[in-house]
Amino acid sequence: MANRSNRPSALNAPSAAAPSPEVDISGTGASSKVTARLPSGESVEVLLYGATVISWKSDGGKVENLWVSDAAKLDGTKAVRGGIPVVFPVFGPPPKDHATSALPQHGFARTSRWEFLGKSSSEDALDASSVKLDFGLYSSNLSDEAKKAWPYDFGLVYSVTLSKEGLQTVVNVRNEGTKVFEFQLLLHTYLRVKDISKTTVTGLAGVPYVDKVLDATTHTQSSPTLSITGEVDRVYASIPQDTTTVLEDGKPRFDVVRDNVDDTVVWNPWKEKAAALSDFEPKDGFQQLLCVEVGSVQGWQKLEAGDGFEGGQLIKSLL
Ligand code: TA6
Repeated sequence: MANRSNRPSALNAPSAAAPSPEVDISGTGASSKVTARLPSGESVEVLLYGATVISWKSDGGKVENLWVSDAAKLDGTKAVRGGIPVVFPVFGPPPKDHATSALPQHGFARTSRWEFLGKSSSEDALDASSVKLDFGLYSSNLSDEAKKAWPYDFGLVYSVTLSKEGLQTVVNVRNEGTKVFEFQLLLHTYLRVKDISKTTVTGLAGVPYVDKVLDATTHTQSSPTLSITGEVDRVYASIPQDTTTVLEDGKPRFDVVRDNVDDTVVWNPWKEKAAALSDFEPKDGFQQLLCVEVGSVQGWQKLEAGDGFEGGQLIKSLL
């Protein structure tokens, strides 16, 4: 038996590497989704259909920050009612005299099957890990109908980055063709709130907005705080400061930080519009949601052949 004294001393066991984020793919077909979870418990779920974020849990995974209708279709038959639908290449009903005129409201990105391109995770000096999920949508992925309706070669890469600080979602748009095209882009975020009657929004003071509840007339946000006491559907344009804050009972709950996009839509359907939406359940769910949607929707971004554009948001949970 080997003389124990001659045995090599135990090597210093390497310190256990910090646990890394977990990423897995579940479901099949249009219901496929990618779930990422940090060692500290935060998580994000992204449906390949529309690359729609359908869940973002912060604070160790204890707090769900997004609202998704109980009647939301998660099987690829309809845009998801909730979470963060991606709106491209047009916001709202397309203009009649425009290249997007044959597209459905809010374009085709939220109703197309995206590819999962992969993940990358990182640890910063504090070992606070983050994980980035990339999704791709290319003109070749589109239905024949969508290709015919908008015959431009493009590539979208959508990056969803989960960290303890928040959720960052950024779209990179590339013109892969030979023809210039123009587009609008918006992230249609349904934030979950406890009680809309105790929810306010700041960061929009003095900003002009188009009020779609008042026949798309233009107004200016006079008060520093926006309260929601009925249907709200406002497109705030060219906002000077990059952060819109949602407060509950006067305490900051979310910071929505725009990244290279100038506009923010604030929407709550309220009772009547919620009742009219077949996939909106429960019908009083409008009391637990506020859409704060960053984008570039006033006018059009023009993209020359071979050029690219990148824009998106960082949402911080401030609990
Ligand atoms: O972002 C606000 C808005 O444009 C509203 O006018 C309302 O139409 C909402 O989007 C939802 O649109 P959707 O096509 O998802 O029913």
